[in-house]
Amino acid sequence: MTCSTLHNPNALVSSIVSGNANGIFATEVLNGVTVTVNLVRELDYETTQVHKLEIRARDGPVGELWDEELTIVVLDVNDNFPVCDKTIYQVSLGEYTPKYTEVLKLNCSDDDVSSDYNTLIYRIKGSSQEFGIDSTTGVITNSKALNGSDKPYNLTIDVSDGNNPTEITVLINHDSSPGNSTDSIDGDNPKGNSTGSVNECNGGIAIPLNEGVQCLCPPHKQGPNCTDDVPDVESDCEWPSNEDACSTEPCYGEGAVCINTFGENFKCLCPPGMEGDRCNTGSHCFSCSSVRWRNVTCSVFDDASFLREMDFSGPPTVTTRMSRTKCTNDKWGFDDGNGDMWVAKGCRAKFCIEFEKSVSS
Ligand SMILES: [Ca+2]
Ligand SMILES: [Ca+2]
Repeated sequence: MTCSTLHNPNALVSSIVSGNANGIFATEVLNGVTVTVNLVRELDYETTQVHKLEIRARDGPVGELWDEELTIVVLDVNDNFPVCDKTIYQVSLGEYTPKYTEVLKLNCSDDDVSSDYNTLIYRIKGSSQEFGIDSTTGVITNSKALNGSDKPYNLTIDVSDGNNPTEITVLINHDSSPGNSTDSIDGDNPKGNSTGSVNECNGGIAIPLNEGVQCLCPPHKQGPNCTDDVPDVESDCEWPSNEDACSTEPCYGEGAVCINTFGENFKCLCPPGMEGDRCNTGSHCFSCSSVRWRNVTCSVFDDASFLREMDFSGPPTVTTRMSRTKCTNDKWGFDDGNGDMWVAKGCRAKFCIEFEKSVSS
């Protein structure tokens, strides 16, 4: 706005009388005659969509007043990424699962307000002959009947708001142990320990590997499926039990799978990002995002309770920024004692933290 100053060109003063509650705007007088309204903090459509400012200019401290109303309409941008309540889901199915059973419903959301930017599309990356996902509801169902001899499945789901894809992992195991039911179908199986199937390895242990299995054969058998006899070994020899090693839940981390092996030993199959004999070292990634322009505190232990038992190698690092606001080091902090992390308003990000635990396997 331009105001003519008849008395003293340098004495024009300006202010925002109302509508600037969050201090987003500031006025400035240029050349003594022009008042500009400047943006001094970030606009956020998710907080306020229209700003009505009342701007006042005065010709010196006691001079003539000019009042002007300025309406600023904020346009939405797709600045929020889809966020799901977990990055790895673990589901255990019963021994027999009929066709079209709801295996899991993903719980994801997007903080953008406009439906153009918060409508989520779900799809399974690659292809799966066994499972399908409803692209709008995120419900995963099996497209054919499954039974306990089937291999474990590892699905990568792409959740997108049309512009910002987020990947999550769904691990689906069969729990064929007698007496076990399908009550873990809600995906809340934090330790994820299960017993390897013995059927497809002719009495050996089937270890899931690259979407297939690798067989650990009993002493008198050999070959990919333990179907060939080992020469000069008695076929009725006994070998140690493989019943109990996993009952102590020796494998760390959500999504880790424990396989009982012969001689009361076990083998841990680690989820992505974890390794070691007991999945006891690796990196855990989690989201912590300010909400509606407010500071937020997140607990990494709520996200992954097994980390309470771990030692951290250092502070977390930002791996994926989910907002236009940069999550610089002054916008977040982490307490490795209580696992609490805070993020300042505007910072929405995925963080990863390295951990390690010395264990005897
Ligand atoms: Ca979005
Ligand atoms: Ca937005």
